[in-house]
Amino acid sequence: MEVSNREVARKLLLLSELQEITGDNVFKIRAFYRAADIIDRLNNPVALMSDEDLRLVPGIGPAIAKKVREIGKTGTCNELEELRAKVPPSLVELLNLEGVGPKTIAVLWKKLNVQCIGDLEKAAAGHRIRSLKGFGEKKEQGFLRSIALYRAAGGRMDRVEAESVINNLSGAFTPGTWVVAGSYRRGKSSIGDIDIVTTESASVINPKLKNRVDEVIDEGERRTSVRVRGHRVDIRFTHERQLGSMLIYLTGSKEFNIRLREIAIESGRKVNEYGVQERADGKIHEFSNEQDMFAFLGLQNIIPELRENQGEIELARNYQLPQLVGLTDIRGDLHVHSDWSDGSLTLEQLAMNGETLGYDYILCSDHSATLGITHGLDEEKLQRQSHEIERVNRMGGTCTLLHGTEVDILVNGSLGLQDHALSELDLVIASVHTSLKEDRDSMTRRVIMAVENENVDIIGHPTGRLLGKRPPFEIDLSRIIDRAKETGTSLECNASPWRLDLDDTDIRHSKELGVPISIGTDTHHEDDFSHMRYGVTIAQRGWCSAKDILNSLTLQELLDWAS
Ligand code: DGT
Ligand code: CA
Ligand code: CA
Ligand code: ZN
Repeated sequence: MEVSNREVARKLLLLSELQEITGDNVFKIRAFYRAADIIDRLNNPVALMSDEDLRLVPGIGPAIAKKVREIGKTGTCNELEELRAKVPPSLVELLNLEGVGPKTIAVLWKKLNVQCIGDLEKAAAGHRIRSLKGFGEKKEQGFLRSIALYRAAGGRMDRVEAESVINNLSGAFTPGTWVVAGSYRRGKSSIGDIDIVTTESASVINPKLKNRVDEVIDEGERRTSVRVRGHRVDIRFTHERQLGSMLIYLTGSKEFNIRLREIAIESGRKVNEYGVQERADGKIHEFSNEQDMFAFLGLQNIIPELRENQGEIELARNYQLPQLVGLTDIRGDLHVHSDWSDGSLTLEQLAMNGETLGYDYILCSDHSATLGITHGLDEEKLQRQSHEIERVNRMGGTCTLLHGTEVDILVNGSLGLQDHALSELDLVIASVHTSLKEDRDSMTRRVIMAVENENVDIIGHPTGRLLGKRPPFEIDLSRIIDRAKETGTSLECNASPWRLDLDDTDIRHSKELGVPISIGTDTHHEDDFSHMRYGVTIAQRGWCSAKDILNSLTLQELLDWAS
């Protein structure tokens, strides 16, 4: 398989971080850091480029080109592996802490011999950080907060990380003989461990796992547990004729399983991972697929995304489950950045991508120019962009570019662009990007002011969370949702797998009050368009049907809604 640009970029970034931790030449470090950023934004796969073509890319000199080709071919490079051998992995883990970069780590390592998160915690709690040059009491407090937050996330994975773990193992299984179950299959935004069910036998699979995992935790005939990229994976072996019951059991959730068991007991039966047993005569019914087992228990088929015991089982008993939104209902992407702000695609490329995806429209929503945000558009630039968008639309593609913006909600609740500029646009997203640490009441009032602005159509990533990195801001979402209902404002389901904001339960709450949900990928690079599927999954978990989703409207319906 070809190594993607994102992967090459990640490796280069890690390389530059390790160089910085070990105290390499600053110019070299910066060159690698920049190259990583450039490659991440390139559309042509560097793994397939010739040496000459590579060097034609601005920012990539001969030394970096050599590394890129090495990574493109082998997935890694010598220097990276050498540095990895030098720097303890537990030290690299510190990079996951908010506010801790390679430079900080270098100092902590050298001066205080900090080698892991625990060391840093002890040093901060023992007030040993403040004595370092350039560090102070505030930094010390900041480290302790970041550590607490990281621990609270409990080492849970986002869906992209979960997919990397799964990909590392997929080669061990014959295609079509295994399913990832657990919270991953239910579509949750964060995942504790990976649960795999396979119909291949332990004697076939166990030996094939050895060179694909960091560690075998426990190996057996019925189940095996391993560690991959630091995360636990449980593998359960099953007979094909019992696959249905095993899948239902291991997909859960726990609360769902408990409720299912109660229902079975009402009709004198017992369920477990091997099937359904009649209490009267002990007879065991086996099911090779889930649907048959649901039907046997008198239930409509329940998709994994709904299995949380939040009322779905009761509806399934009456065959009244809602028809949920699917990827094919989505007619456009309502949050996309171009190279006019901090994205990497031109306006033409946005339209072309939309066409490839079969979309009717894409909302080009570049950042507004506000202090503290680089590359934003002011009024004048916005107007020029509008002409460019018209020009692209006149070229006659099948995907219309809508002109919008992602305007900043400033600290006093006013917006980063004037009303008369906003009123010219097709659709306006308003988001908070700065001063995130306000108290709950101020933040809530600030966002409500944006909701009340008649030019604002959508509130972007309403809680501002970054999964595992930054908690939601202090905000009273139910007040936002109530006000959005009154003003007819949409709330975003930001489909970026590192945000997924709003999350499932808030989406359900909004939808039940009749607030339209807008799914946007927040695309900055071409690969990001594919994140729509994460957003749709979360919307399904929020019980949304197509009619609840703003971007299942036709272009005309959408424009009518916005006007
Ligand atoms: P996670 O890994 O924390 O993201 O969440 P899950 O849902 O994947 O939970 P996990 O890995 O502990 O267990 C996998 C499945 O096994 C879960 O989806 C349902 C089932 N399960 C776990 N614990 C129980 C339990 O105590 N009772 C029953 N009936 N099923 C359970
Ligand atoms: Ca799990
Ligand atoms: Ca598990
Ligand atoms: Zn944003």
